[in-house]
Amino acid sequence: MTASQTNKVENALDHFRIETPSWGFADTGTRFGKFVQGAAAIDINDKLADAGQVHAFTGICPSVALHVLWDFRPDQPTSEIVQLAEKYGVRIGAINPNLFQDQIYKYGSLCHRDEEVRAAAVKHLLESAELAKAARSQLVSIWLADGSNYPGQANIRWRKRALIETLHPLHEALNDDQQILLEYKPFEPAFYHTDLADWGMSYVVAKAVGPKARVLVDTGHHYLSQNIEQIVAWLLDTGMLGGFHFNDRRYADDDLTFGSIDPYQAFRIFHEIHFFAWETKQTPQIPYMIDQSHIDKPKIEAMIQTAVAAQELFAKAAAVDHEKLARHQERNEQVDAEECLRQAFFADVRPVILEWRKQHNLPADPLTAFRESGYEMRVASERKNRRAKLGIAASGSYA
Ligand code: RM4
Ligand code: MN
Ligand code: MN
Repeated sequence: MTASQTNKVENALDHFRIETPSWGFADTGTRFGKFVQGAAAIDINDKLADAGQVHAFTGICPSVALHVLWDFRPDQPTSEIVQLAEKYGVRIGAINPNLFQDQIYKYGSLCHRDEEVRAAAVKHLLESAELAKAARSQLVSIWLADGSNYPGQANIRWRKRALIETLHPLHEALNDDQQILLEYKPFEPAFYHTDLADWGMSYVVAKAVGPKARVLVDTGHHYLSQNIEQIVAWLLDTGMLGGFHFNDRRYADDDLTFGSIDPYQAFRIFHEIHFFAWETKQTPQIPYMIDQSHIDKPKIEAMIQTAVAAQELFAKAAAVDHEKLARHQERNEQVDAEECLRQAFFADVRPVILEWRKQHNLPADPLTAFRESGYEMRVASERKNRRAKLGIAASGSYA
């Protein structure tokens, strides 16, 4: 790598932070069942402690996204959760309302035909806004499971209008420095239509709701072979990119480790961001978040692996020679333009990352250092006992 590339990579490393999801530390499964792991987090204290480990060893995961129904309890003040996070060296990140678990949401939440259900969903969003304020979080991140399973079942246009209307109270309740992130997903749990199926729908709704709403790109929420980096480029150019949920996928919303299947796609997404920053001379403040729940990999190791992979791909993408690329693009020199990307993708940025870790008193190899710490074995034995006392057993059946 040239001196200028090294410089760009160092600068990228100084700016790159990525949020971990609380649910990624707990036992999760597929709809066919759940496999319990000894060391998996049982409660919010465990989740924050584990997230603290990921940050301690990587130095790049200072915040943790929380899911309202899974992490907050009515008998636990939010201030206590804020303090717990502080104790473990992290802070609270995005607050994720839950509009999909309650029985009343069988036919939707914000888009439900029944006014009472819509009102309950709005109330939950307003409570989520309060939690976000109490937790000093700037993000209320919404994934809407609303949709329908059969043709003709739903009035799609009516539901679109209901959605915009029901998001307004939340928008008004937020402070100016807070944001609504609108995630889209073309399938699951609904399999005929989902009310926010793609980035265009999230964009239209966000625009109609107001300036505090933006689009969230979950890399697992697209049809196969969709050009995600193009979506990112458009959202950057329109000022509507609100954040990311990173994960990788092979077939559906697989929630596999980021970069494990297609690292070049992750690189291309990061490239669009660096290219935008270079062209506009401003580094966009984008909340990068991990949205993965590993079914069988050890949770903390998988999260460290993810954060490190994301950091490396972000650094590689920073090494693209933008001046050169812009020149080749103008002259339609496609081979040379593509080579700019390939050169950076195959460049070894690891020595620069190692140096950066050394400067920040971080272990050279976060994964090995975490393993050597013995944390996982320690918590596994304590959590196994606690699980037994609480009567938590391997669970789940399809029917
Ligand atoms: C969804 C979506 C959301 C996440 C839930 C659990 O597929 O990715 O972001 O909160 O899963
Ligand atoms: Mn997501
Ligand atoms: Mn998902």
